[in-house]
Amino acid sequence: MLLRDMMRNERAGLSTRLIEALRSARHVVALTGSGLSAESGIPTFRGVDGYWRRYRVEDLASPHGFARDPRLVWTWYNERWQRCRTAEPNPGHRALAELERALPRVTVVTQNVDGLHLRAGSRNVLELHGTLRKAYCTRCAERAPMPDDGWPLDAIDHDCGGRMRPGVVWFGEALPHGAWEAAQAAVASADVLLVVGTSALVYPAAGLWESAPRGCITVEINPEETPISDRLDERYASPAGSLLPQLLDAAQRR
Ligand code: BV8
Repeated sequence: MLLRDMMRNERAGLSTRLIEALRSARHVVALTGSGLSAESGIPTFRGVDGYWRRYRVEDLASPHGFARDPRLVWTWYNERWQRCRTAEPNPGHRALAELERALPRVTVVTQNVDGLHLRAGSRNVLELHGTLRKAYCTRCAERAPMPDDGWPLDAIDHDCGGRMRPGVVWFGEALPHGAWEAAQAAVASADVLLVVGTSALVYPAAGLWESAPRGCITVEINPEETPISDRLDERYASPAGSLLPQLLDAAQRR
């Protein structure tokens, strides 16, 4: 690598180890959380304007919260759906989609339900916590696409006697079958693991990094520290929307 390039990358603060790992990587995995969509205008869960600061988790993102007050839960998810549907992927999403085209194999494992990775052009995406694009019946499991205006509050009851609910994974619910196993397998075969925009507080996703094999470089991209910051190899206290394009640039300069 020319000194000029090295200076350029050092200026960006990317380690030579990470740059070389990206350029020779056979498989890069990105584990993403709501922080990646923050720069698309979607509130995070635990940030200053985070959702959980205004609502109790148990009342909104749990089966018993839904059973107790389905209209409240649908009102919350309909509001989030409007934000997700009208948001645009940001440079962080687009850099990961571009990285998938630039490298042999890239897997995005996301906790986000906003669909922005897919809209940015990523194809190999595992939605660990489901998606807001769909609803399904609690009794007969009939699925339906989410209407642009959200789920009508007068259409929650399904004719089978069940209720239509958002297609997301709530606290206390198992992750979609296959998605969790695929995520573990992906991380177990990664040469580079990027943990981007997640507080690493929600399990089992928060423990995925432990499946990284020996020799895989593990990297956190988050302005704030998290409980796993000092367990990973490198940490960049930068917004994803500026750091991920730098990673893409470094990976493409083979
Ligand atoms: C389950 C979907 C079992 C809907 C969500 C140990 C092992 C297993 C389970 C548990 C366990 N201990 C406890 C549990 C139970 C529970 C859990 O983890 N509780 C926590 C609170 C302790 N886990 C579960 O219930 C899971 N299910 O275990 O089932 C089972 C097994 C078999 C059979 C039956 C049952 C299900 C968890 C899924 C819950 N659903 N959401 C929806 O979206 O509404 S979780 C919710 O929090 C979000 O979806 C999100 O995915 C998740 C994590 O939040 P983050 O994405 O990290 O967002 P957060 O705001 O916290 O952080 C944002 C970060 O971004 C911050 O660090 C910030 O600094 C950073 N940031 C901000 N701006 C930027 C940025 N970073 C970069 N760039 C920026 N610009």
